[in-house]
Amino acid sequence: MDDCLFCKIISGDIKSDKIFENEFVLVFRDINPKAPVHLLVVPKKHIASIMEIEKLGHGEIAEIMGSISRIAKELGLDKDGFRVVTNTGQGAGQSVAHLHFHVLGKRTFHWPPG
Ligand code: DGP
Repeated sequence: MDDCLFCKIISGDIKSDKIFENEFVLVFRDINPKAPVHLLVVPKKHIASIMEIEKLGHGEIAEIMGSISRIAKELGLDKDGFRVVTNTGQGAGQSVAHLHFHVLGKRTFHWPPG
């Protein structure tokens, strides 16, 4: 997608602080962190949100979910707990129309979220 910010990050046209990358997934630090650790986990294939998840293969979905738990463990987020969020649509505050999972850690989180 020519006009997609995260596609430009995936292609390298826009720089990011990359944490992990493979054929299917890119993980990088959020530019506007809401926690001491705030990562974005994105599929390399462009889909707008989780509402288009059927456009990804089972292997890609497994890779996204697997990378979340693997990186959470590597960074020690699992010890005290961490949060995974995918804002979907305007009402939920989605500002970039490329599926992404926020992974937030190293602080206390409250429920329900705002
Ligand atoms: P959301 O609002 O849920 O769609 O999340 C989009 C996130 O993307 C938001 O937390 C800020 C982050 N973001 C926006 N532009 C950039 C950028 O250029 N680089 C990085 N690393 N993150 C960005």
